[in-house]
Amino acid sequence: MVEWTEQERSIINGIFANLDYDDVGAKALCRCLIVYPWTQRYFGAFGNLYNAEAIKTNPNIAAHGVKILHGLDRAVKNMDNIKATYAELSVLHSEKLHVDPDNFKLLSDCLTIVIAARLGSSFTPETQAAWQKFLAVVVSALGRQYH
Ligand code: ZNH
Repeated sequence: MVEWTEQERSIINGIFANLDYDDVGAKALCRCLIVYPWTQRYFGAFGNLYNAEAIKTNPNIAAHGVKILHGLDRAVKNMDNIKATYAELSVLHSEKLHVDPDNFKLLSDCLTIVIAARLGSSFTPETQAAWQKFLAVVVSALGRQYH
């Protein structure tokens, strides 16, 4: 089981308490689709992804980025049980959506960059350490149902 210090818990809770979901969610998913264009393949039904501008202004992508970010709320509320919390989403992504689990890591990295840019100097090394640990646990839980 993953252990969390009080400092880590308070950092994670602090980030989510002040999070602009609409902005960060949309920006993180857009960035992932632009930086790693092969991740676009899962969003064929979302409309025009023809170039970076189209991705950034696509309302379906923005909305889905926000949905994914809200998906992380579950982990924040269940920090001591993240694996079980994502059992169902892991099955969905592997068996139904066939999302390559490497992509979870790519999206996490984009999310970290967007959060770091927003937090500026308050994204200290301690904050980064707690944040990356949190995302690593989420990514591992989401990848759990893959064989
Ligand atoms: Zn995902 C969906 C979460 C990642 C792709 N997602 C989804 C959902 C959620 C999520 C919550 C919804 C579900 C239902 O409806 O039930 N994701 C998530 C998270 C993460 C993710 C948390 C991490 C962090 N995804 C991802 C990635 C990708 C994806 C990376 C790719 C690339 N998802 C997806 C899809 C879908 C989803 C495609 C479906 C959509 C529709 O609507 O169709």
